[in-house]
Amino acid sequence: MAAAVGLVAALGVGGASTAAADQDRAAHVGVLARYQGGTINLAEGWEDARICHQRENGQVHCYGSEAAYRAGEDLPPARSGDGTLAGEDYPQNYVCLWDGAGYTGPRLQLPAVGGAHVLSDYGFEDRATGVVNRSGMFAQIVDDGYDDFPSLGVPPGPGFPDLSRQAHPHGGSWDNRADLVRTG
Ligand SMILES: [Ca+2]
Ligand SMILES: [Ca+2]
Repeated sequence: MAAAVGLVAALGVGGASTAAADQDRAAHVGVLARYQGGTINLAEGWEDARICHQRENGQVHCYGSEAAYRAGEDLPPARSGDGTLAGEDYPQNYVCLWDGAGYTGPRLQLPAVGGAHVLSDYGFEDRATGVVNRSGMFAQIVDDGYDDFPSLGVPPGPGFPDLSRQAHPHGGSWDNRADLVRTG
């Protein structure tokens, strides 16, 4: 918790925020991200960010549009638009999650570094409807709502554009069920 407070201080949370708000941020476990010149705690919400990208050094930067993301990360323009992006438009060595079907809606990009990402820290638990694994590693999404931690393998490749089509072992589908992303 002290590290999170220090990071908030180091990043200089905007002048409009109150001491109470800072206290509130510090009370939550969450990933802090840069967004529009300020800092947001993804566990508390994304504001109107559309893409949150965790760099391989661990820093998270959020963007309001595909164009802003590409400019901010020094990437060439995308070949096509939201929902129809070519596979090579997604970063290599990443697992990408989408809130919407057909690779649309808010998108979270996590580096495949081996180990687990806890999606609640990113404000993305029970939200993923699409997933792509652009790493050379095997990836899984995991539902921690059950004692046996059911998982769905996401091999490298085209991924799942609509998790409502993937049956969940405890009934229903994988749509809006993932709580962890594991790679390794
Ligand atoms: Ca969703
Ligand atoms: Ca879940």
